[in-house]
Amino acid sequence: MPKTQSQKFGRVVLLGRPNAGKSTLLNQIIGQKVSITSPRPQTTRKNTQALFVSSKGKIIFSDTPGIMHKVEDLIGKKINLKTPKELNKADLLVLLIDISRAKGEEENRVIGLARNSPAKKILAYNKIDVAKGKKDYLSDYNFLEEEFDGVVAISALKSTHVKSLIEKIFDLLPAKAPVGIKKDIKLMESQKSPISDQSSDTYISEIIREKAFLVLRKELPYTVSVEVKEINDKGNIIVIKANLLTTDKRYKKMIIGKKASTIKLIGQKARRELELVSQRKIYLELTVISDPHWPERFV
Ligand SMILES: Nc1nc2c(ncn2[C@@H]2O[C@H](COP(=O)(O)OP(=O)(O)OP(=O)(O)O)[C@@H](O)[C@H]2O)c(=O)[nH]1
Ligand SMILES: [Mg+2]
Repeated sequence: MPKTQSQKFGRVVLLGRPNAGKSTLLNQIIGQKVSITSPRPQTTRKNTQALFVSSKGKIIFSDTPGIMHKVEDLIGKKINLKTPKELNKADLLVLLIDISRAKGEEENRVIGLARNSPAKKILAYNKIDVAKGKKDYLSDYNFLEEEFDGVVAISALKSTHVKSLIEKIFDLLPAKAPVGIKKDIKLMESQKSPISDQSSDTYISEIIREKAFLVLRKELPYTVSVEVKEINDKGNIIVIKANLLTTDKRYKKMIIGKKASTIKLIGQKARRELELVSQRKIYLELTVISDPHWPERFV
């Protein structure tokens, strides 16, 4: 790719309440699944960075967990601390608003965070596809527009106006590359995957967690977690063993399901996706464990 004088570099943080569509947007921008998505709150638990490269320049995008209001459990409390930390690194932030939902405390919290950040800011109204023909809450946020450097209306899911959001980001990034960014980009480019901060263990455990969220939906306590215990490449097949951790015996039964049907379905869906991504045959063994102490180990 020819390097031009006008190339820009920057760190862009995606911010928004749980379920706003941040991870969906990141996956659309990068063009592959780098962050799992689901209708459950705090599907994203850790800040996830991915590199976007175009003729206009290079951007490190950060997907952050949505901040929950009034969390009682340790996991939720730990997750809530991650987003403000990531925001400190932003040259620009994109505040994603789900216009299909009424504004509440969770929105107020992220608006507060955005206001306190010295970064450039874009207000992105998301889910314009669902709002079509129905009531939407877009006008509840109009008062914010003058505080922002740019405003867009998008559908992250359908990829509507995502390109114009990227254009706007490049327009607003500083002409001079921020300190240290080129070194960080080089490091990311030296990795095979566009995701900078995920090992294959993390990637696999995230895919399994996503399938657990999708299969169990509302029945599942959102604090379920996955730990990969073994990845063994046997040449003709990759053997993966992982534990699904839950805090309560009751939930364990629920995750296993009648005649182990639920855990089998989770395993089947995860294996299919892992096989598709790796183009390898996979044997996946899942064990459900009830361990009330795992939230203490979560970092
Ligand atoms: N209809 C519609 N659904 C969307 C859109 N963007 C995201 N979604 C859906 O909204 C749900 C939440 O999306 P995520 O990308 O996981 O949301 P998030 O902001 O990353 O959520 P947390 O990780 O929990 O903070 C998923 O079911 C997505 O498919 C959109 O533009 N239109
Ligand atoms: Mg997410």
